[in-house]
Order: sequence, then structure tokens, then C-alpha cells
Amino acid sequence: MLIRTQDTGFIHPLSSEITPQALYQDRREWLKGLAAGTAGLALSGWAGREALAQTARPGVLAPLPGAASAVVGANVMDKPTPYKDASSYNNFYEFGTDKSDPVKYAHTLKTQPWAVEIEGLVKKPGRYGLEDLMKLSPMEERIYRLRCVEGWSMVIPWVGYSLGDLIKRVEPQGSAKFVEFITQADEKTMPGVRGGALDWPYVEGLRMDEALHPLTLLAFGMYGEVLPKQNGAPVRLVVPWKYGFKSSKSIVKIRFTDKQPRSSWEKAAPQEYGFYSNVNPNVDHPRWSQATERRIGEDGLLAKKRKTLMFNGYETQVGQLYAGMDLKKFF
Ligand SMILES: Nc1nc2c(c(=O)[nH]1)N[C@H]1C(S)=C(S)[C@@H](COP(=O)(O)O)O[C@H]1N2
Ligand SMILES: [Mo]
Repeated sequence: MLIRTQDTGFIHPLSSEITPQALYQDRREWLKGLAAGTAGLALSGWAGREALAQTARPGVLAPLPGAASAVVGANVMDKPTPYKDASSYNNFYEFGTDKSDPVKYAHTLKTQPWAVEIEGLVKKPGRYGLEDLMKLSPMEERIYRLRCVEGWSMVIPWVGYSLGDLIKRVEPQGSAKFVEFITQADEKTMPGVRGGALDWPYVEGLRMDEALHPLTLLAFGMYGEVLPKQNGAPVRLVVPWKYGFKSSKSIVKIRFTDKQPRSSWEKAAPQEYGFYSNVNPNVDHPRWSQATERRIGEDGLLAKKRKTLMFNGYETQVGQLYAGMDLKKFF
């Protein structure tokens, strides 16, 4: 990612390839969790003890199990990233631009009470309290890859339901062509919002057909528990075929519009971050390649990088959405 320094307005990249923490799994912590009988709760939908050993840890947050998903493509066979890594290597600029900032500072985020406003070109606008939103559709567990434009990726068992379930419930008007996601921006509890790294609130958008695609997940949890704050509690989006920044965290508004939304990243650097932002190994970021990726938590820092897959490996499911489009122009 890039940051804009406040005084000069100059844009420069962060040294994102350097991992600050040693990436290892704390087996002892897992064993303790098993002994306490809490770890078993955490991974309802994921098969096998081996996987559990990779991801579980003592239950600290409220459990949020989900039924195994029947959505095609919703369960990649890749090994899930250890929870420890998935919850400590994050981008959440409202808490700082370093990947180790969110886990350190997100504890101040106030997630209760929480409501999501539904507005714009929709027949049933309104305000959903978090509890009601969570009850709107059955919770599923989905194991998705998420790849950051910076060149790293993770595999996370998310818990939530298809965003389309909510969209159908609120009945968009015929004129609604896009969905805009507006996230929390509170200076008091989010130290990064006082700085000028991005234009706040953090805004992202999807075309209506992307938003309605069954893989687009409204997520409330991960690894069988509610979301940790640094991962976007209490509700976020996960759009697995797009670069990670399309997956807005800590959403407070969902707006239906007839105009293509302008995201915070487009405002910061339109030549670098387009509206579509589909994972595409053939279209380089202007300042670095998108051809390979490093899987966080895997095989240590000297491991060979993986080849990045078109649409992050979800081409069979989503390729049709972009048939006939010039993906270099619509990047
Ligand atoms: N509100 C908000 N959402 C955000 C971001 C952010 O800075 N603020 N960062 C994005 C980026 S760049 C990535 S890669 C993913 C990271 O999600 P994770 O921490 O769950 O891996 O969150 C996305 N959602
Ligand atoms: Mo990202």
C-alpha cells in the first residue's frame, strides 16, 4: 500500500515485504486450549484434527459457529493460515499504516452498540441493529483466500452469509446499479482517522452483480468466533476474488446508488487502484508485479512465492461477470 505523508502530500510505498513478527504457530497455546475444552468449538465446518492444530487457540472471543457452506467455491482446499498470523498481520488504516498496528491499537474500537444503515435507491431502507443483522440469514463457514495488492495472501475460515441475502431483503430499486460500503470513522477510538493516510471514512464499492454474487460474504466471524477488532469487527465484507482492500471492515452504511462509487483508494491514487481491483496476475500495479504472492504464516520467510491465480483462483465462479471487458482498462 502507499501512504500520503501529511506535510508534503508525497506518495511513497510502505516496505510491505518485510514481516515484523516471526511467523510460527504456537502449538503449546493450542494444546492448552484443547485441555480447556474450548478449541473444539472453534472450527465447526473444517474437517480434520490437522487443520484444527493449524488454526485453533484458546477461545477468547464469543463463539460463532457456521454450517459448512454449499456455495460453489466457498471452501478452498488450501491450509488455513494460523489464527495468530491472520489476527496480527492486518491492514486497517484507521489504526495505523503498519501491519502490526491494528492488533496493537484496535482494542479501542467500540463495537457495541452497532447498527448498519441501509440507504439510497432501495425500497426498504432502514437501520439494522447488529443482532438483527446477524439473524437475517443462517451463518455459514467459508474458507476463502484473501490476497492483498501488496503481494501477500491468507486463507481464513470466515463466518457469515452471502451479502445477496441482505440485498434481496431490502429490495433495491431498478435504478440501483452499485452498492457502496461506508465504514466507521471515529477519531476518538480510531487513532489513524486523525492522520491523513486516506480520505475518511473508508469507502468501497461493488457493481450490483458483484454484490449479489453468492461468494460475496457479509462476515461476522472467523475461526468459529466473532471477528477480532483488528479484522473488522463487528461486520465486514469479504470479496475473495478481489484485492483485499475491497473487503471493507467495520461497516456502518450500505448505500445503493446509480453511480459508480469512488473508493478511498481511488481518491488517494486513481492510477494505482481502480474500481474493479480484481486479482489479476497479468496486470501489474504500476510500481510492482502482481504475478506472485507470499502466503502469510507458511513455510517461513525464505519460502518460494506462489503464483497468483486469475481472480484469485475463483475464475470459474466469477469470470462470467467480466466477459468481454478489457481487464487492463478496467483494472
Ligand atoms: N475500514 C477498512 N477496511 C479495510 C482496510 C482499511 O484500512 N480500513 N484495509 C483493507 C485491506 S488493504 C486489506 S488487505 C484487508 C485486510 O483484511 P484482514 O486484516 O482481515 O486480513 O482489509 C481491507 N479492509
Ligand atoms: Mo490490502
